[in-house]
Formats: sequence, structure tokens, C-alpha cells
Amino acid sequence: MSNIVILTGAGISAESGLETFRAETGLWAQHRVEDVATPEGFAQDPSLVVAFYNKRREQAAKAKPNAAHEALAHLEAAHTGTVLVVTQNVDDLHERAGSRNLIHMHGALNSALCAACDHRWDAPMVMAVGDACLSCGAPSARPDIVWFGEMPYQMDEIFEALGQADIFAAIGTSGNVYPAAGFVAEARRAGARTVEINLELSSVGSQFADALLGPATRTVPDWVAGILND
Ligand code: BV8
Repeated sequence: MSNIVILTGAGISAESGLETFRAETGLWAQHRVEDVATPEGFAQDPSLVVAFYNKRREQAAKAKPNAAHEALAHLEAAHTGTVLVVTQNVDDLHERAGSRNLIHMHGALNSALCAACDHRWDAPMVMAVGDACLSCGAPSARPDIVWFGEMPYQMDEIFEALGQADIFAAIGTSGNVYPAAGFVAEARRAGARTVEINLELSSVGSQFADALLGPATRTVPDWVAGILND
């Protein structure tokens, strides 16, 4: 009855057509991080930030889960132990593939947050600056996204799960952003078997015991099949 914790990043959604961040033509090549993914950027130019997330919300809605998302949902349904997916992604492809035990540690495009009262609700496809909060009515809706310098969500649950992990896999993440990039060290401290699944070794690749290199739509189903046949 093994406990499996899986961290995913933008690479798992790449073959669904969603851009990653740090590829040459990626999101951070098109926008300065400071301008669109920090609270300061939002304060400085809220329309630019709201437009950035409106575009990504629309792209995510048009995208489809791929074989990697589906394999993780199948693992959760078929594995006799626990399976937790912790995603850095803000798209909803894991949910749409059927994953249930899922934490969006960097928030979600489909959620809106009130900067005044912390109320959350389902975001409209197109948000506008000054949208009213559905609870307190203040004109303070913002994308429910964790920006740089903000605390990622559900960190207690994540560290609790890492402390009990028998297997830890990181899929499609470059290992550049903390605290997510530090999860492999936590899992190793708990004695977990660690594997990095990516096109190439990430910045923290050397901390993993194993690596499975190749496109996620091939490597993730293979990895899941191996786990279920163990
Ligand atoms: C925090 C928003 C603490 C959502 C994101 C100085 C000042 C302030 C903070 C810091 C600082 N120095 C360090 C920090 C911490 C900072 C950080 O880590 N900075 C880095 C850049 C040095 N972290 C934070 O600020 C975090 N918060 O630390 O809070 C705190 C403490 C107390 C009180 C308050 C706060 C918050 C981090 C979250 C930031 N938000 N995005 C959005 O817009 O989407 S980060 C952004 O990067 C996304 O969330 C993304 O998920 C994440 C990581 O990127 P990846 O997913 O890895 O994507 P990337 O493009 O990089 O890589 C893609 C990978 O896929 C590659 O490896 C590629 O090879 C692979 N791949 C591609 N195609 C495929 C594939 N693999 C398989 N198959 C394929 N087909």
C-alpha cells in the first residue's frame, strides 16, 4: 500500500498545446515575469495582468488533457495506495482527465479571488479589472493565482504528504521555482523512491534517484504501467 506523490509542471501540458514558461518561445520570453506574475506587477498595471490570464484561461479551455494527464488519473483510480497530484499548473487538464486528489499549489485559472475578503468563486472566462466580489461586493476581484513572493496554497498538506511518500515523481518541471523545486529533498528525507520524468534533466535533476526522459505522453503512461504491474 504505497503512497505516491506526483509534482507536475508546465511540461505535462505542453503536448496539449499550452506554452511552458522557460522554453525559448515560452511565456517568460513574451512577458516580463515581474510585469505579469507578481503582486507589484498587478498593482502597477492590473489590465495587463488580467489580460494575460484571460488569454491563458481561453487557451486552457480550448486545450484537451493528454495521455499523461489521463495516465495519472488512471493511476489514482487503480492504485491500492494513495496518489496525490500536486500541480504548479493553473490549467484544469488534470481535473478534466479525472484526477480527484489534486492540489493546485499555484492557484487556478478557473478561480477568482477577492483581494479584500479572500472569497473565491468560479472565474468568468473573461475577467475585468474592478470586477465586484460576489461576497463582499468590493471591486477587488483578481485572478486566483499565486504570484512570485506570495505563499503557495496548501503547503501543510503537501509537506504532510511528502513526509509519508514511498514514491515521489516530478513530471515536466524545470526545478527553478521554490518551494516546489525543494519537494524532492523532502521526499528523499522521508525515504521515498524519486524519479524525474522530463525531456531533459532539470535544475534539480541530480537529486533524483531515477530519470525517465522523453515526451510525457509516452513516458508517463509507461511509468504508470510499471507502477501498477509492480
Ligand atoms: C514563495 C504563477 C515564500 C502561475 C508562478 C526572491 C524574492 C521573492 C521570492 C523569491 C526570491 N528568490 C526565490 C524566491 C522564491 C520564488 C522563486 O522560486 N523564484 C525563482 C524564480 C528563483 N518563489 C516564490 O515566490 C513562491 N512563493 O516562495 O513564497 C513566502 C514565504 C512567506 C510569506 C510569503 C511568501 C511562489 C512561486 C509561484 C510563482 N508563480 N506562476 C502562472 O502564471 O502560471 S511560477 C511558474 O513557474 C508557474 O507556476 C510554473 O508552474 C512554475 C514552474 O515552471 P515549470 O512548471 O517548471 O515550467 P518551465 O517552463 O520552467 O519548465 C517546463 C519543463 O517541462 C521543462 O523542464 C521542460 O524540459 C519540460 N517539458 C517541456 N515539454 C515537455 C516536458 N517534459 C515532458 N514532456 C514534454 N512534452
